[in-house]
Amino acid sequence: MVELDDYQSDAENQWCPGCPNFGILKAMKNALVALAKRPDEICLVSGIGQAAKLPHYLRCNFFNGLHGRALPVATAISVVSPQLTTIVVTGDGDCYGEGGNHFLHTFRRNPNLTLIVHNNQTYGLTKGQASPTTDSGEKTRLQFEGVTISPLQPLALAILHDCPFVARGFAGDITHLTELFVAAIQFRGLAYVDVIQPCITWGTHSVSWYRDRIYRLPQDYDPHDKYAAMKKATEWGDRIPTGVFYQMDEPPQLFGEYFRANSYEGALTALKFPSRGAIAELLGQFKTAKQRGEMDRQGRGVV
Ligand SMILES: Cc1ncc(C[n+]2csc(CCOP(=O)(O)OP(=O)(O)O)c2C)c(N)n1
Ligand code: SF4
Repeated sequence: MVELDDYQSDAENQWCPGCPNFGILKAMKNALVALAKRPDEICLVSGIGQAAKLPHYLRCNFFNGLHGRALPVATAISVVSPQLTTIVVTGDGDCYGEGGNHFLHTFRRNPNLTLIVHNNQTYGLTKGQASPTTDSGEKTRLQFEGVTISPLQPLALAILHDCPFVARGFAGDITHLTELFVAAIQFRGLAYVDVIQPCITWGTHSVSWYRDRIYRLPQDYDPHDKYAAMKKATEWGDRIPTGVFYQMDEPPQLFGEYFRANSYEGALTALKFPSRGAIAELLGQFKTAKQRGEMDRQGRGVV
């Protein structure tokens, strides 16, 4: 039996006291326990930012890498280690800004992973600059006359490109968020959940601003109508919907299945490491080639 304590990490938490990121962490733990997933069955992947620190606070496999680059790393993990449940944890700056290229192209591959974006409409870690989702006109410490460009519509983009599961949750509604995480993690294919996560230190909207506007999609909402889902996903302002916006009945083939069947044999982790001698020989060849290159550049001729 899996319990919440199994995920207890010893890492000191660096988030501001009261940050809604704690709600997302709680919902994540709840979902993993509800699904009876053991920590060794999970691999969390993140980039850089406050959101990207979440994997430090759960005791399980994780890879915390470069800013914006969580998705390609997670895609590779899902291909070579399909036995793992791979979950990307990222922020709106990390995923929609620096990693925007990967965000778009990952939809075209449909890897079997869950993508959770803490969307606080700001760069929290670097102290409150505008992010791709900051509303037009909002003033920040850097954009002190107000943001002049229009915000990205990440959910509509995902639906347009047939991401097979697209949802939005709210960090202040842990019960609903847990349900969304359970559905996303269970989903076979790319499951994307944008989570509204007010930044209480640098954000331009208060928690109550969001609470007053957020509502759950009604029971009779149909998530299979692609263009109606895109329209719903752009609703923002006086009312902000949460729930599963889009779910494909027949998602495209998983990238990992295609990749393993056509161009790759077995998991990387199952490959034999080369011997120390073979590595030393390879390094020797590299050093010689490098020396030759330097000599070329200095005009002294090739040895
Ligand atoms: C290549 C690179 N560019 C810029 C930065 C600086 N940087 C670190 S985190 C961050 C933004 C993080 O914003 P977000 O993903 O929204 O996360 P939050 O901190 O708000 O949770 C930036 C610009 C960096 N670390 N690396
Ligand atoms: S800066 Fe904002 S997002 Fe980061 S921990 Fe503090 S409240 Fe949370």
